[in-house]
Amino acid sequence: MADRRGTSEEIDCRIVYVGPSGGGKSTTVRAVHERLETGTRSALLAPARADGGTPLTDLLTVDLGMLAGRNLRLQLLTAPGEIRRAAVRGRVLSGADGLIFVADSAPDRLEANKDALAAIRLTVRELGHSEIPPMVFQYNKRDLPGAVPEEELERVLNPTGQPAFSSVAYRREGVIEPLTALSERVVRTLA
Ligand SMILES: Nc1nc2c(ncn2[C@@H]2O[C@H](COP(=O)(O)OP(=O)(O)OP(=O)(O)O)[C@@H](O)[C@H]2O)c(=O)[nH]1
Ligand SMILES: [Mg+2]
Repeated sequence: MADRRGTSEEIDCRIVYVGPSGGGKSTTVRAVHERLETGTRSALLAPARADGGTPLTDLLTVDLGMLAGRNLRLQLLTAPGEIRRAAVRGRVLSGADGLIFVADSAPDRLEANKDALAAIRLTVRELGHSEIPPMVFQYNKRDLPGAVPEEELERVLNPTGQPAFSSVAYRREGVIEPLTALSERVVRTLA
């Protein structure tokens, strides 16, 4: 729902990080914030519960500069992955222009990744959309010993071969590439 109505001078694109609880969505947004220069991004809004989980969403705005005479901004948000948090997920996902699925490479989280993907599809249907917005995959926690091989994550989570990237978000590695790939794709639809 890129906001082309706001003013004739601004376009806002909403990019939502999705994926299982504890997979590294908030860590990714924090790493993006740390990797970008001060002038190109807002302050980071990242509320956390005592256990480190995100109660509602994280929020970061990134200024991409001018496109066809208008200022282009990305709004980055995170949405919870658990089935039971459908209401919050629906609110954050409504109006998403693109999704980044942050998968947890830990072997014991493979089912949680699958459940989170199914939950997103369900939420998108409940919002009345026939298709999910453009999505790229960010296979996170590649540093873990015994990480699920990327080929298996591809086979299980991404059988249609959407763009996929590996990351170690808490070292700030691999967080810019998926965002750039998705933004370019979303922006192309606006040009
Ligand atoms: N080993 C490892 N740990 C990571 C990596 N990225 C994040 N973590 C850790 O994983 C834990 C959960 O990360 P979060 O970013 O809070 O996960 P989340 O997806 O926002 O979780 P929810 O808000 O509960 O949905 C934290 O302890 C992070 O430090 C990574 O690349 N490798
Ligand atoms: Mg979080």
